[in-house]
Amino acid sequence: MKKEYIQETIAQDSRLLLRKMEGDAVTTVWERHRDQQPHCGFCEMGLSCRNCVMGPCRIDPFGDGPQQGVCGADANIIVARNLGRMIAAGAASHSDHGRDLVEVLAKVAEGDGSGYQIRDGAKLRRLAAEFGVDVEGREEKQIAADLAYGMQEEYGMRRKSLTLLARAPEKRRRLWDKLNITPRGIDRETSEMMHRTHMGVDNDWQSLLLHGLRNALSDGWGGSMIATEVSDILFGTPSPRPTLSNVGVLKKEQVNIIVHGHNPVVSEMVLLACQSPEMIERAKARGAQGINLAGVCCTGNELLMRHGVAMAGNHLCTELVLGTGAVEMMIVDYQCIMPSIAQVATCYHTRMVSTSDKARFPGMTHREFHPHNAAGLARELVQEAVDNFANRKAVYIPVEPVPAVGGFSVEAIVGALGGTPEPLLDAIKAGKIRGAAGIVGCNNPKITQDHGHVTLTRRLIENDILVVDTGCAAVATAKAGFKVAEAIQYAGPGLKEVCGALQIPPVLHMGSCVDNVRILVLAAALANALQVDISDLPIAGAAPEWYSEKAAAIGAYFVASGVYTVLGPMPPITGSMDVVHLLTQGLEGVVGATFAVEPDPEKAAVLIRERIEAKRKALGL
Ligand code: XCC
Ligand code: SF4
Repeated sequence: MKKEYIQETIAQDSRLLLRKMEGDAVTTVWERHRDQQPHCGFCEMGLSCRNCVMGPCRIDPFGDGPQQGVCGADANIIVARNLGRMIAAGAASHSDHGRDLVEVLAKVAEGDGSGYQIRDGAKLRRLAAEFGVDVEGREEKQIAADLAYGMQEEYGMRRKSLTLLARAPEKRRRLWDKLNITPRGIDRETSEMMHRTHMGVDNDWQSLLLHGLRNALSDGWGGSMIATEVSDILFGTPSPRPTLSNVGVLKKEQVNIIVHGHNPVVSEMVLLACQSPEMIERAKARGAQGINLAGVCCTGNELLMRHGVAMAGNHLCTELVLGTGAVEMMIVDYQCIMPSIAQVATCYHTRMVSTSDKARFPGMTHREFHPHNAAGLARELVQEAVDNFANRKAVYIPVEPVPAVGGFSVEAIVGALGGTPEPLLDAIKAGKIRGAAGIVGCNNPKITQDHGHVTLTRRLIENDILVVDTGCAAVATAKAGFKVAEAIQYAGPGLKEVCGALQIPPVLHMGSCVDNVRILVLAAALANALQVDISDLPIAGAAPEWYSEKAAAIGAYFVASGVYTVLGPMPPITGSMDVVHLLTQGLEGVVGATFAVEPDPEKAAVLIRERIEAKRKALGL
C-alpha cells in the first residue's frame, strides 16, 4: 500500500512520464525511496560507524545506550569521521575525472590521442604560464606535454601548495596557511583523510573537520579546477549559445541518443559521430529523419555549454527519459548513474552502454573507451543506435521543449561585460544588483524535484540577486524558463536593467559540477578587483536538493573559500551538536563563512538575502 508521500516533482514532463511509467509497471527512484522509509536514524544522524571490525558501532542519541564505540570513539569523533570520508569520496570523484582528462591531454601531446585535439590553444598557453611552463616559441604539443606533466605532479606529494591556489586572493591564501589547511597534493589530501579516519588515528573532531576543508580545497582549487580547464583546452571554452531543455528535446522522427555521466571525453566523441554525414545517411536509409543527441546530468551540461546540445533532464529524469520509448541508446560514463537504469530500459527498446573501465552497471553492454579507440568506438555505437531505430514501439514525448541559453564560462561573462569585471562591480556598487548567488547540485527524492532550485532562484532574481548555476540545478531552472533573455521579466528592476542592457538571462548557466570552480574563479576575480577577500563579497552559495558526496565536497570548498552556503537536505551530522555548531556558526570566525541548512527554499532565500545585505553594509555599499 502506498504511504502518504511528498509530491514527487514540479516538472510537468517528469510528472507525466512518472504516471505513464507506473502504467508500464516500472519502478523508479521515488518508489524505491518510499520503500526505504523509515531511513535508519543512526545513519541519518551520522552516529553509526563501520570503520573497523571491532564494530560496527552506533551511539545512542538519547543517552540511554552506549555513548562510545568499541574503540572508545564518541559521537563527535564518529560524526566528524563520517563527514570526512564523505568529503574524501566527493573530492576523489571530481579529481579522478580531472585525472582522466590530464591523461588525454598527455596522449594528445604525445601524438597518440587519436581523435582528440587541442581546441583552445590560447587557453593552453594561459594555463601553461600559470604552471610555469615555457610557452615562447614552442609548439602546442610541447607545451601540452609539459602542462600535463605539471598537472600530474599536482596529484602527488611534490608540491607544498597547489598551483591554481594562486588565483585566490592573497588574504585568503594567508588564512589557509595560518590554519594549516593549504592543500598540498590532490590525491594526498584524500588519502590522508582515509588515513586519519582509520581507527586510532585522528581522534580530535575539530582537527578532522579542518582536514575536511583542506581535502575539499584540494578538489575545488585542484582536481575539479584541472578538470574544467583541461576540458576547455581539449573541447573549447564555452560561450553563450541557445539550446533546449526537458524531455521534449527528444524527437519522434529521429534516432535519439542520450549521453549520461560526467566526462566529456566520451560525450564529445559521440557528438562527433552523430554529426558524421555517413551516420546521418544511415539513419535516413532506416526511415529516421536524422540523429538527435541529447544529454542528461553533467556530461549533458558539458555538451550544452560548448555546443548547445539539448538537455533532456536532470538527475531524477534519468530513468524517466527511458519511459518515452524514444531513446535508441543511452551511453554512460561515470557518476550519478543509478544502477537501476538498465533495468528500466528492459521495458523499452533502449540499448544501454557503459564506457569506462571504472564504471560498470548491471544489464549494460560494456564497450570501453580509450583515447586510441574513442573515435571509432563512438561511430560503432552510433551505428548500432541507428540500427535500433527499427525496434521502436510506442513513443510518448508529452511536452514541448523549453528554450534556454548556456555557455557562461568566466571568459564569456567577462567578455559580455566588455572585457573586465568592472561593469558588474559597478552594478553591485550602485545597488542595481545586490549581489550574486551560486545555486548548484543535484536532485534528491527527499525534496520535490526542482522545487528547491526553481523557488530559490525565483526569489533571488526577484530581489535583484544575480544567479549563476551549475549541474542539475542549472537544468531545473532551464526547464523552468529562467535561462532566456526574456526571463528578465521575473527579475527585480535593477537586475532587469543590467541583464536587459547586456541581453543576458538573469540566471547564468556556468556548467557541470566540476565547473563550480568557474564560480570560484569568478568570485576570486571580483574579490581581487576590489582588493578584498572572497568572504567580504555580497555572494552566497546554495545546494537546495543535493544528494551526492561530491556535493558535500563542493559545499565544503565553497565555505572554506569564504562563501556562505545554504544546504537543502541535512547532512548526516545531527548526532553531534558540536559538529553542527562548528559548521553552522563556529566556522564564521575561522574561514569567514559557514554552512546553513534550510530545506524550505523560501526561507533559504531570506537567509541568502540577509547575508548579502550584511556583506554590502560591511563593504560600505
Ligand atoms: Fe550528479 Fe553532476 Fe548532482 Fe547532478 S548535480 S546529481 S552530482 S549530475 Ni553536480
Ligand atoms: Fe566501532 Fe571504533 Fe571500529 Fe568505528 S572504529 S566500528 S566506533 S570500534
